Amino acid sequence: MNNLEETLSIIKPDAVERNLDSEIKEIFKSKGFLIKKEKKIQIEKSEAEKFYKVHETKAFFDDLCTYLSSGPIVAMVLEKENAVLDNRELMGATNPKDAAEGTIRKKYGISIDKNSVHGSDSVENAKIEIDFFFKD
Ligand code: IDP
Ligand code: MG
Repeated sequence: MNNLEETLSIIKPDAVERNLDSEIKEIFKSKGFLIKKEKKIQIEKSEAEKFYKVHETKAFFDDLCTYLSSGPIVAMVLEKENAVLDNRELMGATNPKDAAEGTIRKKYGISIDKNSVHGSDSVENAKIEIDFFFKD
């Protein structure tokens, strides 16, 4: 049985700023993810607030939205069997300090806020997040 899924991945400003986007895309490809769509954009803070609405009550919300809108990002639709969970595993823990060896956040993350990548946390949220960036 195959369980082909799509998930939304974002290469965050800290990684794009260090020109790590090609390298990170190669990692996704080498792990079997197909990059079905991608675009490099810079979003407005108001759009970041919409994207991260689930975190609006958190103390770090304002900094988070300022950060995501602070520079170019690469938004991608990744496709693979079990893409959502496999991407979360490949990304590693939210705080790079806690991320396992071999994960993207372990390798490139600078801090809990500058943790280089975003990935959808469920199939349902993946659909919402993909629409957010790619619905035209
Ligand atoms: P995730 O990106 O691993 O799914 P979430 O809990 O959904 O983690 O948080 C979204 C983003 O908010 C994280 O990637 C990180 O950049 C930031 N963040 C999460 N917790 C904190 C915190 O305690 N301080 C500062 N930033 C945080
Ligand atoms: Mg999350």
